[in-house]
Amino acid sequence: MAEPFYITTAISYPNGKPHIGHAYEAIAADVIARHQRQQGRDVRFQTGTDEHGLKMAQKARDLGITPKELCDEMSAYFIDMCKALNVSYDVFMRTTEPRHHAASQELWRRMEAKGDLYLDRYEGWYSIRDEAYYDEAELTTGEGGEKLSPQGTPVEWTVEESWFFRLSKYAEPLLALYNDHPEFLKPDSRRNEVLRFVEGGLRDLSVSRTSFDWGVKVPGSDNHVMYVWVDALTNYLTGLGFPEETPEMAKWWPADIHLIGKDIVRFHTVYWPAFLMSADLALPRQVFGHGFLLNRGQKESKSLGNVTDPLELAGRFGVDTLRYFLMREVAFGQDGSYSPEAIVMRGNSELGNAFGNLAQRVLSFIAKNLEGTLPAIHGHDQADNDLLELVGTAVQHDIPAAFDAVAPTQAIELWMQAVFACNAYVDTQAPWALRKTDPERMETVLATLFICIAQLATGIRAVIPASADKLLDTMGVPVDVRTYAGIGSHWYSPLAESPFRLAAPTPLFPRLELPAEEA
Ligand code: ME8
Repeated sequence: MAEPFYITTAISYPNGKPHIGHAYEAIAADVIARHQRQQGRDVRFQTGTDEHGLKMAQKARDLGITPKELCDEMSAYFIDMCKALNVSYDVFMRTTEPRHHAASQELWRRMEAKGDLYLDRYEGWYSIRDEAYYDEAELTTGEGGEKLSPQGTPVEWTVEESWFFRLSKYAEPLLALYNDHPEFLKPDSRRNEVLRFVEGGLRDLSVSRTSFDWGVKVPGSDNHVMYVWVDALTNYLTGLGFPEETPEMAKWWPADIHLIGKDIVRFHTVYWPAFLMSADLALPRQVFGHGFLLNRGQKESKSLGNVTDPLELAGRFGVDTLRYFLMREVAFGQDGSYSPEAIVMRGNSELGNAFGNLAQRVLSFIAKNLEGTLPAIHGHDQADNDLLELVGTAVQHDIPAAFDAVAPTQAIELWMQAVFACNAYVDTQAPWALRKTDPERMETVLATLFICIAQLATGIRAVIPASADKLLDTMGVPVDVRTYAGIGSHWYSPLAESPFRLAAPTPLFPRLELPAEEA
């Protein structure tokens, strides 16, 4: 039976429409999910929206609607974004669902039964934008002398009765977790920040609020709602049917990867494992904190007027080009910038010229000169074998290994090198010139390229699924062998004896242009 693989994204706050950061994370998780499926794993991919908390309540109040109306309206945009970007999630969790309230309350009861919850009074700083509590020592001062969170967001002094979670009790077990399981927190560059925070000693965490009621009710304490992060993190369990002992819980928990952004690493690598330890539940195998995307080096904000709609970018440049660009341009795990120029540049040079033209030239040549019959191999020479070896190793070994390590940028780099090797082979073998002088050799060269192109399409399919599938359709490779293992099947080298007839291909990646004012 296929080994299960459970991957999640963060659940987004639907207090506005999805932005490029949301698209980035959803696409990255989708690439990993698709790769694992292509590797034969049984994948469950969950995403969703985080609908409670003060931030949502305030936004709804500003708009003069109820929080529920805001959530219903806005979560639809997140679902639409996933569909538009070809994000193949299995479960979309909304935290306002009744089953999620039940799951959060059960987690609470288990933590309470452990003796880890107690009632006290919270006095301290809170950032509504981050939905986070901060110690005085963590704050910075803004230009106007105001206090700011480490993320640069406003904080306010908060005093209220609150339930507390005995986080202090978990400092040692957490340090042991980071030490014994270095793979728990990736990339390694995020370790220090978390270690410093935990080694500094942990204070107990305020886990309920009384000053507003938009949240999950605390069991037995009706005037309290849970701190939004307690309920938000529980979403990863709710989707599996927790607290019921469902087959899904048995099969998929613990999660293989929680893919999240760097700003919420603390919640996922300190609070979440502590809650789970308290409730005697298994810990996720890995939390991967990706970097932030900046618009020409700047954070997007409404006041700067530089907020980009990811769907507008996809409409302009193509879904696959946007997916490719986002995974390719910024080494995954680090921060990076994007701009329309950079998308056009990558799209044209790598997808259009390097890969698209390779496929287009070779396949049209076969369609035209061999009337669609696939070329025969009349004995391989060294150059053919070298290329087949290089592409085969990349696609069947190195590229999947990079995706396994959540290194999509490296996977694409390896893929690009294999594409370049094919282009160099075309240049040296010059099949078009062989048509008159040595038609048999021409066929062998075309056959070699046909095999390589089919393999390359399969190797990059997780990143650009629609384009890769269109190409593989053209080449007569059936859907069920579009896997790394399937590359060994005869479909990738059906060649002369195949009854398949290649039709003239259409270009995969139309040339991108920038409007004059942006060029
Ligand atoms: O944090 N670049 O929701 P959110 C890359 N509800 N990633 C970015 C980004 C950017 N510019 N901006 C945001 C929340 N993100 C909580 C999560 S999980 C139980 C609860 C990422 O809508 C961010 O790091 O503010 C997070 O992983 C995701 O987008 C959702 O952010």
